[in-house]
Amino acid sequence: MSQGSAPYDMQIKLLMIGDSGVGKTCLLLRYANDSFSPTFITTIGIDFKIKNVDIDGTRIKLQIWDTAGQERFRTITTSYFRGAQGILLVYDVTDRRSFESIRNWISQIQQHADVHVNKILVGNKCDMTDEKVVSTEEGEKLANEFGIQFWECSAKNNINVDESFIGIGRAVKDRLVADGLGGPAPDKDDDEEENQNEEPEQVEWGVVEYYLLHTVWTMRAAIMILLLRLLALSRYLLAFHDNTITFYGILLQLWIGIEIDTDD
Ligand SMILES: Nc1nc2c(ncn2[C@@H]2O[C@H](COP(=O)(O)OP(=O)(O)OP(=O)(O)O)[C@@H](O)[C@H]2O)c(=O)[nH]1
Ligand SMILES: [Mg+2]
Repeated sequence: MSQGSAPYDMQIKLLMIGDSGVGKTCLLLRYANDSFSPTFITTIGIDFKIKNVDIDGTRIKLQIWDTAGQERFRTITTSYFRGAQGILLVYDVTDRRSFESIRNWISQIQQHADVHVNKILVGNKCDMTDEKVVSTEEGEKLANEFGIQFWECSAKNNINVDESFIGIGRAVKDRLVADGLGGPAPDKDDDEEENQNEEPEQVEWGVVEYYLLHTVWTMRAAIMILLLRLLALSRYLLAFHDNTITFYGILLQLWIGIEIDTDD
């Protein structure tokens, strides 16, 4: 399938989802950079890494999107489901709640992702044998129920990490080839350049959206504080002038929806 000077034969988009803290970012960093850090830095919105791999003689450019597990980023993260060709559903074998959440994540996939998307179930932190509360059999049973592959991994000890990413990559590749969509890579000089411009742009939008929201809320909070100070000042300067107090009281009620007592 290799095509002369083209850098890869196929490009595949993977997405990692699962509750916050299950180790999605650590799995990706282990796979892409062969590194691990015990410090928990929660992902803000979304991030991605590229890894070129050879699967069964096909050179594949894996574009792996790492999503934030926290509920507050759900709107941003679910907007990335649509473009995914393969999804890694990650839970933590020491955290039963994260395992129980997998069913919710699957229903999120059904709502937001492509109907043909390939999935794989990953139980991370299998190095923590003493704290393990979700058995291997339970993981296998759930994966069988949905007809998907299952791996127990450790980002920390580098157990089954490559196997998981290659496993989902292979499933997507085989599906694309069977559907006749596994054509050669675009030419390096033109389309490749276009694609490379595309990737950071998608990340930028996620980040811009997030910071815009924050800016709006920060400005709103700043204006509210200013109004409160004006009200306090007017009370002081105008010695309980009824009209002024009522004016600022109404403004505040409109702004934050609280009742202001203006009778004093
Ligand atoms: N023992 C052990 N700890 C791990 C493993 N993988 C991740 N951790 C730890 O678990 C914590 C959370 O890891 P992250 O990769 O940041 O979790 P996440 O799923 O990306 O979390 P969000 O970005 O909030 O969705 C960190 O303190 C990691 O060091 C593992 O395989 N074994
Ligand atoms: Mg993360």
